[in-house]
Amino acid sequence: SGKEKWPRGDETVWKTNMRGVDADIGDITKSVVNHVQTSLARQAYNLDNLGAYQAAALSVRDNMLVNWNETQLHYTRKAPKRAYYLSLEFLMGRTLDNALLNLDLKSQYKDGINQLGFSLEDLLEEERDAALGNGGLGRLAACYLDSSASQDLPVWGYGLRYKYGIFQQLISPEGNQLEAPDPWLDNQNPWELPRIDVNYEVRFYGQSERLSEGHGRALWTGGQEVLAVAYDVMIPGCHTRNTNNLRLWESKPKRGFDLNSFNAGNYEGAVESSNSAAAITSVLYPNDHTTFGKELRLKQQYFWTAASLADIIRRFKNLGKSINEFPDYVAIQLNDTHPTLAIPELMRILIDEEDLDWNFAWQIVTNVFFFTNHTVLPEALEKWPVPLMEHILPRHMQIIYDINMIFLQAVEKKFPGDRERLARMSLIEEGFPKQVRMANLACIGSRRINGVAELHSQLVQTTILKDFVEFFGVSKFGNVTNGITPRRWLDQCNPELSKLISSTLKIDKSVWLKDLYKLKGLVKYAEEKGFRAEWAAIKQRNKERLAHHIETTLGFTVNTNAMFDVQIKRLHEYKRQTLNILGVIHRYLELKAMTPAQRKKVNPKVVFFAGKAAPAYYIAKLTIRLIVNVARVINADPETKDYLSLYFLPDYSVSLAEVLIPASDISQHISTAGTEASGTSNMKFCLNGGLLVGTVDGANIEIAEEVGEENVFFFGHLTPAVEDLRYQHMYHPVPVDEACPALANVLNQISGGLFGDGGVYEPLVNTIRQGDYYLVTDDFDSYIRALAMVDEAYLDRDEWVKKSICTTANMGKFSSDRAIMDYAQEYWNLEPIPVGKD
Ligand code: C3B
Repeated sequence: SGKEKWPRGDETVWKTNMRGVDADIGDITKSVVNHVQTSLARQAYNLDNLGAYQAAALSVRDNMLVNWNETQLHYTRKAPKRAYYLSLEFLMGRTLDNALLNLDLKSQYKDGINQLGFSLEDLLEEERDAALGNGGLGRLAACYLDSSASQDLPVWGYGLRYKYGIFQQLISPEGNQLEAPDPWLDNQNPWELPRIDVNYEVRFYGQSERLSEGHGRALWTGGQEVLAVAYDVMIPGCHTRNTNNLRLWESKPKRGFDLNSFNAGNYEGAVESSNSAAAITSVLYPNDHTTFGKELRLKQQYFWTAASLADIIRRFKNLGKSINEFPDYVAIQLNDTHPTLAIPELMRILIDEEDLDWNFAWQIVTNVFFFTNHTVLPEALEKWPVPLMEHILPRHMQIIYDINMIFLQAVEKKFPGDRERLARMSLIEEGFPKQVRMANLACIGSRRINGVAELHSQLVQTTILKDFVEFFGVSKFGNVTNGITPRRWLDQCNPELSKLISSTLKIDKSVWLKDLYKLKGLVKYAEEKGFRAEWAAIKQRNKERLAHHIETTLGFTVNTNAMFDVQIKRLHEYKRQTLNILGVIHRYLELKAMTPAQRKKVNPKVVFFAGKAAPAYYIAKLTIRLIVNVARVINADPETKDYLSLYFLPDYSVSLAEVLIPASDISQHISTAGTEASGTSNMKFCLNGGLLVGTVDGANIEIAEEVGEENVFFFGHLTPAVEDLRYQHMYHPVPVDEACPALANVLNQISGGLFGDGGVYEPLVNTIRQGDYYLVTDDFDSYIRALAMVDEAYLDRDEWVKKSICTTANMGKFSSDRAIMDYAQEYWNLEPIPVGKD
């Protein structure tokens, strides 16, 4: 098929007819009306906001499609090296606003929609988030797609089209988290293109029979075959025609798959098997930072990697090149260990289907894959039970054993007689059952490995992958500090600030949004009073926008004259929402002890929390319950409520973050040192002029390097101290009353029932009283001092606004454009391929 002439017919005829909707308003209204009538089969008289949103989305999609087609044609013609980003999670959020901004069509659509009697702002609210991810790792993948397209890089994403994204979080009257499904596809999804013609069969179970001695071919037969069907999501770049692709796989039963069962009268068995095929892509696993060894999760991972690899290889083969050139045309980025099965799967294809010998195949494999680690927490390192792997993927288990044997021979040769080293580096962990260590497999099967911030990358090299650094040498290991897309996380979520930046710098936003270091030009305006006033007024309006959102969705009236203090992220002990809520209680107790005159001198503060807890994470859920009940008590206290109030906003999402982040004065990134690999919301807050309270951890460190340590409120023990402290807790425990009386007082108030039945919170409080693995006690006093410094700094509002401006101005490094170009140059060896520029 590589020889096929493309396109068919006369090319100029195709070219002149490849046109999207013109930026002309008449054309826009025509196109929207046309979609209302022909795509939705509706009329003006029965059109609601949802219908109007859908028609507008389809009209915008027409534009993207033209660019998308042209981009794919261009890439096919130029045949450059391509990169593929394999991620089980893509936390995309909404698309319409982002697409309008990237296509530079927002004002025209705003006017067009207006002429049709609707408001664009209302239509934007009709869209449901595409929430196919848990948190940072999934949102990072989404930012990288935006940057790849914006930087004209030939990068595709591959993921799963879950029928249900991350669960919807409800909060019961008692303050408990409840989980409801997220049927995000129920209203139809205008942003995806089903590709029923792009499908692959994926096998599970069955038998694998070796056809030769040693590491040769095998025949894998029988078992269950499932169909993977492609759905494409267009990814428009910012102010470029380059429009990349995110290909999501849906599982379906293979057609005619088990007629035999039907014929044998086993109707129920046949239907059941059809259910199990569809089950593979039914739901996103809601755990973050933990692995469970669930059969369906392993099936998801294999289904997705097998379909993606088959698709990548088919595209490569269309080039008509020989297979040994595969690494010259393809780079595959493994987003965490979730897609590690791609390594044995590519070995299987090269050996069993392409008939290559082992060494040659391994040479290809280890030049194609790149692996990013996102955490050093031990509970997050994926391991799969060998019996499960053997059952579901018998051929892959053989290949993993073969890889392991050859690898361990090489280790033995380099470090003779070091049995413990062999045991640590083995792909197989001994035990009952034995387990496959996916991080080890990803590491030895990849060309390069990186962490996501300087400190984290160092920790990867000195802890979890230390033996591998000693074996392979340090040059195989690197760092790419995470980034965020300034399109969504400044221009889209904070349009007023974006406008002020453009007018002040006298640079069109299309320029600074793609060269974020240009923000440095704002530094000198920090000294101008008028500019500071405008800057502060925008923050104030963003706070009012948030307050309005809370009022209309939850019915609470928020005090917008207070400082807004925000912590929004997954609930996890290592992220220490506990430290924050205990600090809030401490502040409340202090306020209670003051006279009214003393209180009047206090900096009024509103504290916001949002975040989901994994459904089975008991302590995290109990933390939510405590926050909600503390809020209930202190928000109702007439003595203090003007000085301190607290909200837990349910169902945290990308869209909610877009309202919260621009409104924050201060945000909290307070993980135990050494536990947060990077963090990315810290970058979003700073880009929007919010300051940080944080530990010396993850990307906080690099943010402080850029914006100046005087503009960050650091506290807490440093990473090298953490291990010693834990050791002391274990062998020389000191009661909290002695170690930190202020904290002991707070804990006693909880146990004493100040926030409802104290017994309920005992398991949570005991994590601190006993063991205190995350060092809440050790960091508490220093945390309270940091918050006091925040209060003091906020009193001098002029200085505060200067800090805010200087923070935004120095965030250039944290654009995901910088990060993705780093991957392109230092890892993938990829060049930008701009459409329409040659
Ligand atoms: C997260 C880490 O916890 C964050 O520090 C990091 O910024 C992001 O990844 C992106 O690199 N992470 C996650 O969201 N889920 C995991 N399973 C592991 C790490």
